[in-house]
Amino acid sequence: MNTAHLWHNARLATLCGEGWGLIDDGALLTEGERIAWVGPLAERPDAARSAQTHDLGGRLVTPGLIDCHTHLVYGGQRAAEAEMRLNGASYEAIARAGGGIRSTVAATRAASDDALFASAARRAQALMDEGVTTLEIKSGYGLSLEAEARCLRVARRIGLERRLDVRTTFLGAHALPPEFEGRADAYIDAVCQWLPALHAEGLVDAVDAFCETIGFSPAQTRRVFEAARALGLPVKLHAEQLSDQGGAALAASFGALSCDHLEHLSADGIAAMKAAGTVAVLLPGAFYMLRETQLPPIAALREAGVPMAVSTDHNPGTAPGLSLLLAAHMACTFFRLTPLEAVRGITLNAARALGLSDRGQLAAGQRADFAAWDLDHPNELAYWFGHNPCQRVIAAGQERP
Ligand code: DI6
Ligand code: FE
Repeated sequence: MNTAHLWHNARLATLCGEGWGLIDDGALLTEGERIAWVGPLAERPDAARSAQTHDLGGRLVTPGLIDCHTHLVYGGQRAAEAEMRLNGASYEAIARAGGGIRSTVAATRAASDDALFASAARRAQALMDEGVTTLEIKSGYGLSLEAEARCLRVARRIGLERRLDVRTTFLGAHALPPEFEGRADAYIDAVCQWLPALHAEGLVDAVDAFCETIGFSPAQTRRVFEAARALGLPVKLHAEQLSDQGGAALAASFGALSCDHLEHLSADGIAAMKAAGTVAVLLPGAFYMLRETQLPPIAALREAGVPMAVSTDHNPGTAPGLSLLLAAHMACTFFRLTPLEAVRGITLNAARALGLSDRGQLAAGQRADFAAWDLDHPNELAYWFGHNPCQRVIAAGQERP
């Protein structure tokens, strides 16, 4: 039998409705992994009487944070490449010279499973310490069936061994591995053939691709999406990061959960995303690290009513950050999101970008994932930076040690 727990003495930011959904002197009743009731303490239901009580110390409480786009599992790091860029080399030039993603592929293939797990788990812990309770992790640094499977297994293992819900995304179409040099179409054939095996092993929640001049063409991306659709797997896309490839409209035509990056997104792409209910995932950390100047079309996305999420895009090349709060802050500073949009972007809309409707708000029936903060108002989540105000995290109904 699940014991009920009453979490009281909190200022709740439920994110229900249009605004913050603030409830002063609020409480949450949880049963097992779910929220059974949320409201002012004075209105608690009878079931709360026999519940085990937990005093949240008057703190602000929000839904657990959701990082919906990370490349967390990889070997090595690329500080030397960042140094090259600071000395004038472009990201494209480094990628063409066999550096970039490929150097991480070599380091990932050379690393043991335990080394991959240890480094990724350390990074996951940094995100968790800041209130993250759901984390998406992509493959994409193995680029062979065996190495992609290893990375996805490591991602799954993080979810099994930590109090964290991990969603895995297969990103075989991230870069061309050296053994397929000059044979991108043959590599896409291979990626499409690997997918059923990875799916059969339960390693794939969604399928992603890097549609870009230095990645894969729209026609190649379409083939990957068709392979996903044949298995009933949802798709997402790294779209219009460095140029407008029409990737967002392509992804939307497959009912994509999300299109991510989007600095070069066109009006047609926005309309297609709106029609398909596709979430726009904004990645200001990569924008910052690459010192981009082309802003994603935020006002047009807002005007069209396309839901916007915000994520770290954690990866060793273009976004080595491990703070989702900093990403939210940057989404406001660089992209002019409002604090409410940014906070919805790391909770509710991040859940939607993963196809999840059972989290991202504090409401009855949602997963009991929430964080208590040393803050007065939720707008502070997108205000402070370089500081972690997270005090306590309850994930799937249990407090993290
Ligand atoms: N877009 C990115 O920003 C990352 N991957 C992608 O498709 C970069 C990954 C890397 O440089 O290692
Ligand atoms: Fe990415």
